[in-house]
Amino acid sequence: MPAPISAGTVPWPTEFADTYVAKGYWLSTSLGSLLYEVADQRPTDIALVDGPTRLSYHDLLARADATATQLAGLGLLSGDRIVVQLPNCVEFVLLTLACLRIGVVPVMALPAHRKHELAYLCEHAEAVALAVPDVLRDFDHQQMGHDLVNEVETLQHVLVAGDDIRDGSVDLRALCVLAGDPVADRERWDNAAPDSRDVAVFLLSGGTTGLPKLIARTHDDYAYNARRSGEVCGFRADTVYLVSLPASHNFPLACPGLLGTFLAGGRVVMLSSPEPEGAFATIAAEGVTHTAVVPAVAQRWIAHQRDSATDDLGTLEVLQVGGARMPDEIAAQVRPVLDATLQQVFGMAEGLLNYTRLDDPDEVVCTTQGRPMSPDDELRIVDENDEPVPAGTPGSLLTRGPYTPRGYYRAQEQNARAFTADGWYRSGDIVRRRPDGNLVVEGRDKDMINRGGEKISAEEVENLVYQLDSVAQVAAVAMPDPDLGERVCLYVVPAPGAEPSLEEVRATMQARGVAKYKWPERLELVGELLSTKVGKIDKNALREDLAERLGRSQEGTR
Ligand code: OOB
Repeated sequence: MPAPISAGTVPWPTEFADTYVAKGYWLSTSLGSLLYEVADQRPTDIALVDGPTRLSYHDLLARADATATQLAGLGLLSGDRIVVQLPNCVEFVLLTLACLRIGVVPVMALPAHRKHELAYLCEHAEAVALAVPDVLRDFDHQQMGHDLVNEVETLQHVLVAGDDIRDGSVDLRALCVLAGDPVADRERWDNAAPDSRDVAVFLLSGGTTGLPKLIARTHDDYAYNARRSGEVCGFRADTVYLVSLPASHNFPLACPGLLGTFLAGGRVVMLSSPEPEGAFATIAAEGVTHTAVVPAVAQRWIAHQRDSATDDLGTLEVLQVGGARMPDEIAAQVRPVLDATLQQVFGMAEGLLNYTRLDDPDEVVCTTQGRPMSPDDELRIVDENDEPVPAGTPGSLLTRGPYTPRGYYRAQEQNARAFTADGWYRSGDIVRRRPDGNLVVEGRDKDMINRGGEKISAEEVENLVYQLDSVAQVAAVAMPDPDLGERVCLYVVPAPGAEPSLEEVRATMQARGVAKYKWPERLELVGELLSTKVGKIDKNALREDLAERLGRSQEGTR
């Protein structure tokens, strides 16, 4: 029997929770009920577009309720967990909304995840169901789902979105159509709304430990996350928001993302990829006003628009960019080339969101990562002894606030390291605060590699590489990259007589079902790995060595 979620979460202390309610941040209403308040005011407005599918607010929520009834029919109950790995499509939205209505908690997996990640997520969340596409980009998710049902004790159902529904799968599209009596469904789920302090969704941590951690976001805190983001980003009823990053990421999901768009009464357009050709055509066709991308995508959009300005981006008002540090030179090109207001977003699935404001001067928008969205976001910038650094000096960012949970789910040991005793989250980011309050992200003190916004834990990669007999010692470090910001580079001390290769490492990762974005892209064989004074591998020295090697090889190609 899966344990109740409340056994693994760390609630906010009562005095903080009371303040967040008193200040109107927490509305004491579930996300599903909040969405109905919006939908009831504009039932015929179009809420969701996915290719030829267009759903009004009334139809969207009626179908979400029908899906909720069908999920209940499968035996899913409030508090059950479902791992959701779906591309950007109507079913992602309907399944998520259905879960929010009935208190089933989606675990937001990424489309790139494979068996290694999903098996862990299903096990750790004690999921009873998994939702996947049938086949996507030549990978058979449905088969993987069936394999997982055989391996994970709690897992009972594989919900499949696609044309090829095999024996043993549940047809997710069939769950997502209107069936039964919509009025009765609505009444049933209105009456069964989850408690607003309950967990609404599980997000995945950016990854600094061997295995990703789950972040339990409550209805109260996540609704505030999306609603307040919408205010800061100017979302209105005539906002048309394009989702082209994977929708299960916090950024396009709720910053303000698709949830923030719905809460503002706007329209969400789903697209399966942020590639410029398709994205630009969709922006023009649907009159998109706002969207969110990572710096690597922004860079491709700028290049595409420069080379072949074929599509009219005239409706695009705001381009949000976040997930990784945007180089100032790229930021400066957004307005001139794409004719949209740039908004930098420095956020984290753990909570804290910083935004540059839409009316900030160019200098702020192009060179800072913004400031906290909530008056009650608490920030401390500290040195290695957790003492505040002098104003304007870079230091480690700690934070607490109305939408930053106080601990990871079922992770007591990691929580002791990632949170202070009085509940501050150690973001692992090195930031500097300017006199105007805006933050500049200067680096990080966490062992993570940020590959175009996808976070990779160095420790997780190292643990996988240690499974090769040919490897005596390994360190994973970030390799600077002009397109993606960073890629994974391995430094390997071979086992005696062995000569491990990059191909061998990548083949092993593939065989183990590890998501491809984590596969190393460069390997350096070395005689030894130097240690720091405290006996850890000296990664700073490795990064310097790598910079030197990359510099040399660049000179060689000139
Ligand atoms: C977003 O969330 P996560 O959880 O995938 O990653 C969080 C980490 C941050 O701690 C920081 O290291 C990095 O990603 N990061 C940035 C950044 N935005 C995120 N580093 C430098 N500059 C930025 N603008 O990535 C995320 C969540 C919500 C909104 C936007 C991004």
